[in-house]
Amino acid sequence: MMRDWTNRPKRSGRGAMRAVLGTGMLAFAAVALTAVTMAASPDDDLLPSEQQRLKEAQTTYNGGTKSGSALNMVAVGQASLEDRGFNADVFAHKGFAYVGRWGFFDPSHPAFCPSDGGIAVIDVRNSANPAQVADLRNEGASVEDVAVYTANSGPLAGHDIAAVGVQYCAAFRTSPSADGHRGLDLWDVTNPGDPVWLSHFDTGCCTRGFHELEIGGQGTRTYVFASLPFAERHESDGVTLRDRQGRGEVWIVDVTDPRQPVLVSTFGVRKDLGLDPDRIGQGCFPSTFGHGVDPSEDGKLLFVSYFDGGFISLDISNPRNPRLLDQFVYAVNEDGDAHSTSYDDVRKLLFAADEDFCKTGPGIVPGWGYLRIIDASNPRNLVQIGAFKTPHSLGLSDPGAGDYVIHNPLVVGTDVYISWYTDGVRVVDASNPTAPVEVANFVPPAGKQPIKPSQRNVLTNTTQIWGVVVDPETGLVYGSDMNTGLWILRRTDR
Ligand SMILES: [Ca+2]
Ligand SMILES: [Ca+2]
Ligand SMILES: [Ca+2]
Repeated sequence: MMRDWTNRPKRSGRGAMRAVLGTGMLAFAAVALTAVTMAASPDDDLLPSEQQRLKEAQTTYNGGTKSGSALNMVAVGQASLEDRGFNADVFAHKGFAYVGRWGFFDPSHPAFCPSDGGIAVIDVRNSANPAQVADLRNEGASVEDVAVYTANSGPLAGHDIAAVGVQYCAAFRTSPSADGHRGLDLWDVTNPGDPVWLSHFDTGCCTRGFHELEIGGQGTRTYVFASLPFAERHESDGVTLRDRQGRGEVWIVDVTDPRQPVLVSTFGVRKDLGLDPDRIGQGCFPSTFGHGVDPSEDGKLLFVSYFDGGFISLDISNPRNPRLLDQFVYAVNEDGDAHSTSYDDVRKLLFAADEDFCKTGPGIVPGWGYLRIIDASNPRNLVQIGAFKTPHSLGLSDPGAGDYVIHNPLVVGTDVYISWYTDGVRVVDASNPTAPVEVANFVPPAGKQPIKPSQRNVLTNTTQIWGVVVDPETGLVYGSDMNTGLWILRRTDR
């Protein structure tokens, strides 16, 4: 029986270098020469996007783009989610939208970690009047990524299952209170208004837990593919690995029985390639860690976005033994920051995003991160063939406060839907992948960051679109804004 992964989110860019294993390691060595040794500090524990928000929390902004704008898209509905804020990724499944919620541990601002709720489940069957019907609760954790699928094998075949990445944030990641709160939660959402928690898969001490995830599979097996950032970093003693069991930062978990998830394998650049992620980094936010994971529909390829480690293709035809195929590495003068990809299984193209938060500054590439288009027809030879940048992302004119950075791409047919933080939702026609053209966009008006208490003042009062998906049943587009919640959009050009 063929699997249908068309409803999974395919999240997710010239001139960069490519490398097979041998030359890739040489390139890493070259990069390492200019690498910054990351000092151990609370901020060192934060991902680049979190460091950016923390910096913004300490900055007073004037001006900025506050009004919305649109091209060939209209809003047909919106759900503010009671102005809870800290909204993260979005997923659509059978007439319901699922919106994650993020946060992080900051000892001086405990409320940066939401203590009052998790994944919002929203009935969007009446798109003009979306209504939240449930909450996949998880207090004291960042639950930013969620994927929902219908199990077609295993003991719960036919049930709708939500997989939620769980990162502990109520205390520092090494705290005993984090035990049992790092990894993956699985929920039965067959009745979305009455979700049933099924199981927790724990990644153990001492990372924060799964950051990004996707669902995929082979044959009758269903897998969660997830990232465990910084697992292969050393603690401040320079000896102890953050994942005490020495496992990698890319995890494959068998969830065929969602009540009993089982670890299949992990992959990491230290464990499997002999590289030292403590010392590899370049440009903006010098840092190397496993971040985005993106399986092919046949479950035989896995594309991993590894920040300054570039975009990595893995052969997972034997999921117990992931094997490196290629590593798309950055030129030494680029900012890096490989964040996420969306793989076009038909044309074998990889739409790839650099989450480069540095618009300007010494020693960095001018401009914010953008979309790269990579030919992956030979996964052993990833070659960039195109790129797309929004005008704001060029950083040539100052549009005011905000982050004009690409976040997550999603390819649907030959169109690429992209969440672009302050530049909203962008839609790019990539029918000619060497010359992508923007055909639609929607930038919701900036929402005053609504977080209470006031100490949770970590977001700017700008548009901050985290995620975007396309509902395969209706063609409607769902965008999640960190401040203003869920936006339901319709294209008017088709
Ligand atoms: Ca996602
Ligand atoms: Ca970087
Ligand atoms: Ca830059």
